[in-house]
Amino acid sequence: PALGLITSSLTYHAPSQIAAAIKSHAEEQQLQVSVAMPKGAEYEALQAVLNEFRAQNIRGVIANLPLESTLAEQLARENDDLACLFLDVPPETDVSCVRFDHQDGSGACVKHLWELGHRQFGLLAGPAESISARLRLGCWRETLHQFGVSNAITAWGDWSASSGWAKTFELIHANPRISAIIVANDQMALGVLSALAQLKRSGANAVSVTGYDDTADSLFFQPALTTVAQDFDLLGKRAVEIVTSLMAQSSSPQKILKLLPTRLIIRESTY
Ligand code: IPT
Repeated sequence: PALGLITSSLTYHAPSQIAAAIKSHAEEQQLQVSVAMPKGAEYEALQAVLNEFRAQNIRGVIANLPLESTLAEQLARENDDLACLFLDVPPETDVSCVRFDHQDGSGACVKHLWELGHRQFGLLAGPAESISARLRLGCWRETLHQFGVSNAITAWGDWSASSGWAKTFELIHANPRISAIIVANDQMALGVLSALAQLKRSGANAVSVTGYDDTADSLFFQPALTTVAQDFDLLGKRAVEIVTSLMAQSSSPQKILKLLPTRLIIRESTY
């Protein structure tokens, strides 16, 4: 027996760690994992992947790529012979889903920086087509609003370190008084730290930076990165558990919804 995994590009740290976790937890259950990494997330391309999985006799599919509600619901409905589990869909989506709670981690970043005395913020979001990028940004803005901050400046990156590097110059140019940059993932935060070093923003001019993911390398960034930990191994474990239990349900399967916690890890990049 085998599982299918449809994933975002494995060049990014988070999806590759999630895929590794799914693979190792599936192997514990003697399940092989067939991986598909479609270029786009259009209906036709995804349906072709599902047909390919079906031809390989796969009956359980985990989808870790950003999908809008209507598309995820359509795919699940039209492929109800497959147990489909989604990891990156909007909260209101009517499908089986296991995902991280974006609210606690994103809110905790803002609160932590506010308590340190920061009042001028730059926000570096992930790509607009990413569900999790929009959820994190929405939550930062909401929490800032609760603190009465209305002048935060937003830039959008593409999850890569190079976009983090480039967008830092835009943010600092738009408001040189920014004292904290809240970043939607660790890879972009790496680029932000590099740009700030290049801009010689240290000492009294230093800018605090928070990341998101807590990938294994973040502890070794210079300075060690304050970030929101998402436990990718736990996500992989739960995803395999849930998809196999969906596969075991015979008629009219119940939708399963599981929310995993995130937590702020405070290191040296915030002061
Ligand atoms: C999300 C990561 O937080 C982000 O860094 C990026 O890698 C993205 O995936 C790629 O799609 S985690 C995902 C389960 C929402």
